[in-house]
Amino acid sequence: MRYLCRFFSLCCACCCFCWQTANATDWLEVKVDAPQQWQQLRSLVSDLTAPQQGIVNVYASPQEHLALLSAGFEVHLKTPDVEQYYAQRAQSARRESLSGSMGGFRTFAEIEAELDRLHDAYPQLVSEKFALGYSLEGHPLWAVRLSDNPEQHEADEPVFWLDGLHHAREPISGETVLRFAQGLLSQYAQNPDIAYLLHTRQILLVPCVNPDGYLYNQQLAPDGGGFWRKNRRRNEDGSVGVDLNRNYDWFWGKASAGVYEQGSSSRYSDTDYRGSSAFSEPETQAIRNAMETFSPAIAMTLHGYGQEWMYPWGYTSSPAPDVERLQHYAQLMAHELFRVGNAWELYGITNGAADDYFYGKHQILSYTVEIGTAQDGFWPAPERVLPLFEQVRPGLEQAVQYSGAWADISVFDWQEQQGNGDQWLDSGEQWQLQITLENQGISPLNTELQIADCLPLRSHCALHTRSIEILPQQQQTLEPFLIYIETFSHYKPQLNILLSHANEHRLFKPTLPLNQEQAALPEAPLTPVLRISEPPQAGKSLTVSVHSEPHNMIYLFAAWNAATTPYSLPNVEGDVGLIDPLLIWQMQADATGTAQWQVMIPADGSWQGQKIFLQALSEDEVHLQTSQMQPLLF
Ligand code: 0X9
Ligand code: ZN
Ligand code: CA
Repeated sequence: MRYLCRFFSLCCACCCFCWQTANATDWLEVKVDAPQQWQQLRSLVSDLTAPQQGIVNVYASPQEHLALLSAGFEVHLKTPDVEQYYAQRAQSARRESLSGSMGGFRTFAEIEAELDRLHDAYPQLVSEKFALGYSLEGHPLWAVRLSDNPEQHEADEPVFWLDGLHHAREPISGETVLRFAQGLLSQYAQNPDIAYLLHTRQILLVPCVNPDGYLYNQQLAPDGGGFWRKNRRRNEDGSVGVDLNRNYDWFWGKASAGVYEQGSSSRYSDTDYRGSSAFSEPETQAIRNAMETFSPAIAMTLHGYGQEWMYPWGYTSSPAPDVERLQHYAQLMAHELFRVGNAWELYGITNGAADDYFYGKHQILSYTVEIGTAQDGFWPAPERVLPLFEQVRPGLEQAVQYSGAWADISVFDWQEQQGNGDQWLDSGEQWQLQITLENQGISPLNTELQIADCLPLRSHCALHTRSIEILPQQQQTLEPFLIYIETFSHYKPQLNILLSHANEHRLFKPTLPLNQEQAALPEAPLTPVLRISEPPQAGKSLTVSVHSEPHNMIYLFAAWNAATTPYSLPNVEGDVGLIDPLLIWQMQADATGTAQWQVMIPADGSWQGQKIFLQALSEDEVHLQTSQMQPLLF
């Protein structure tokens, strides 16, 4: 066998196709002590990592393995025939852990099918798949947009970018992109924070940057384990492939001062061959064009493996201009599950990588995440896919949050003003609530904060509204709010704090200082939820729906925003006249708990520039519940 391989590899370079399918790749750890030794190693093998603590990972053909031994390198065989090992590991997986047919991962066709399925299932939230460009062999670099109005690029909504499969043998990266989409979409209806993100951001997902390489792996190893990394460019010497993650135009091919070529290779057959020039490849060109068109705020590019959350630079060990900000967000997102640092310090010098280009050329906060441990390797066992995804999911969701302004209430500080002096809220007391808001996002926060209501209603507090502006990564402590505690009833009191911007809202429910007895009270029945179908427009009607308990009596109030505090609900009749012709807004919820009104907005424009708050009350035999207030901006 070995003899045969030698024969083929000597005969001509274009035979490499034949022997690669017929041959095994051994995973080796090779010891290197000096740069010169590394340089020699590099000349003997084509697929190797930068040295870390004197150890280099090498993926070697049998003849390369032999060459290392004859050259006297200290070689430790980690996994013989690693492709076969991966494929076999996948075979023994339980069926339910498989999301695709290629060793548990989706083939390119299955990726396409999944993008179509997502669009069919959630056409309001996922665009049809569209091509950012085409690979050398003419395969589309598919993208989808997750957002409201998903078919349109909306310039006022910040863009978050997520891509996978720059490297064809790292299928966990593409799978993570798809699972992230599925997760957001399936949570949209129940999770108001996810809904808020999809309404206020645009999420661009690119599951496969390198379709040719990925399809080639399917051809090499239909059951998974394929080891091809680069694209399928036929190089001048007959060897194949350019490393797409060395082909970007940011210090492309720049070897930092040193004794050996660093960061990428000029040798065609190497797995980190950088190409004939920056952006020589249609795949990287497509990504470049997408960056120019969509200007993401944050970009994340997924790889496997290594459990690293890296940020620029890779090409130099000098710190990036705002390395602190890059690091700050990386640490928040990585949740101590990943090593966090500059790409050069975690991985070694690399040049022409996507993240350096995104950040260097376009000032995008960019991260490269290596998913999985060495044990997982390039083709993690199918049972590992979900846990690996769950490690990155929270950080990806945070990245979407940070792509624009993102408010968090970091402190609720309660001070008794008048009362019995214990530390608990009691009927008849008066308290001060001081709130500290933080903007964790990358753009300025502009929001209206409203203490919407305080339940149960008979202990309702005065309603307050404030306009707030906070710069990125800044905090602001607001002037205290006065809260009057009226009579406690048999429901546990709760306070709703609503942050609103344009027609989007986020709700915070702080824990209240309640004694044991109060805290043990039952939760109030479902708070009515009030929804407005669309922003008001002259001469058009909109739908206001209230969801509550079945058959409750629902009252809908319209109230002026007096912009002064304290502020209380006015009498119904006097104020609702403005949205004539609906004067009496009272209706019984149906068996599903829903009540709906059509509200006609007068065409005369008399309400222009006004703001009205809508609030619903829901009444059963025992109690009244109030919804949050919803501002209607004209
Ligand atoms: O070599 C790469 O492109 C990445 N590692 S991988 O094993 N997935 O191939 C690491 C890139 C590190 N450099 C930058 N992030 N700039
Ligand atoms: Zn990679
Ligand atoms: Ca008290």
